[in-house]
Amino acid sequence: MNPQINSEEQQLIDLMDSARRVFVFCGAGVSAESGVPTFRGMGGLWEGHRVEDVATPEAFQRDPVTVWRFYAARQAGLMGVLPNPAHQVLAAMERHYPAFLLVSQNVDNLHERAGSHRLVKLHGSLMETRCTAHGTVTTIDAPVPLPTLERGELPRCPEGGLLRPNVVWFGEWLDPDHLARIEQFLQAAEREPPGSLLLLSIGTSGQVSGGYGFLELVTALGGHTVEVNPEPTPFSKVVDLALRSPAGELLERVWPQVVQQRLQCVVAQKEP
Ligand code: BJW
Repeated sequence: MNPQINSEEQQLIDLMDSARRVFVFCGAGVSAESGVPTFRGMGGLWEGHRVEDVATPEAFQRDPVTVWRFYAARQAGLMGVLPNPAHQVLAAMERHYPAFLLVSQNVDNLHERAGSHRLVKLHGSLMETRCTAHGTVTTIDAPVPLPTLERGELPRCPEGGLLRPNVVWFGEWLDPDHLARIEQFLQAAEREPPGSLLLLSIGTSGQVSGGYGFLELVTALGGHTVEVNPEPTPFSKVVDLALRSPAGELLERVWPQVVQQRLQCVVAQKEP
């Protein structure tokens, strides 16, 4: 065993090595090592507002300028950050496992920039707007300018419809197409050998909608469950394995071991 790898990490490597269907559910902690603030930890406030106070349809109706300032500041913040090793390993995992799905609650674009494609952005995207009048979704490549917001001018579509960030706010429903894709991916495990399915919950507090029940579903399907988070969460007591480490640091260390272990197994199978 590699002396830099402890026994819990080795358990993770073994689970990742034997998994054939991998479902990753992640949250703000994955982008923390890139310098993107999380929602509920230290510094998880925005100008004294709780996220619950600015990320609602009611807040947007009441005070769209304040809500847009919150999002425009985060859009601007994205311009100065880069994907970290956690995003990079998740993109590498997608190339390694034929059955892989990354479900991220993060609205930043760091997964895409790291090369992830089999990606469901459950809570939408910071770099998209949606017209409140026509429903049109548009990708933007620059932040909404703060000075125009400070003058009280809101972003509008060419026909004058008010634009909103294309994200899922509290009290709103998730995209049914996203839920269908997730369900289809997980239900396929029923036709596969028991224990092929692995769920990795990475960098989420699990406080929003109880993690949407994905962990319970994977357990019911006979899959293994692992959490990666420096802090305990409601998931910690129910997962098979909980690793208390920053995601980038841990994944960067264990992923090469998974690949190596897999390679050794293939070579051993080929030897006469
Ligand atoms: C590290 C780390 C490192 C640090 N490495 N880790 C059913 C049950 C219960 C409640 C509800 C329910 N149905 C509806 C509700 C109400 C509501 C809700 O959950 N409220 C509670 C919070 C009170 N939910 C909703 O309204 C949702 N809608 C819904 O559920 O519809 C019904 C439905 C159910 C099932 C299927 C379909 C529909 C919508 C919620 C939308 C949330 N939106 C936000 C804002 C998005 C836009 C934006 O970004 O501004 O999404 S809120 C915010 O929280 C954001 C995040 O994506 C989300 C999750 O937070 P996350 O990612 O877990 O971040 P943190 O900060 O909480 O945690 C970070 C973690 O990282 C910590 O644990 C750290 O320790 C860790 N960490 N450094 C690894 N280096």
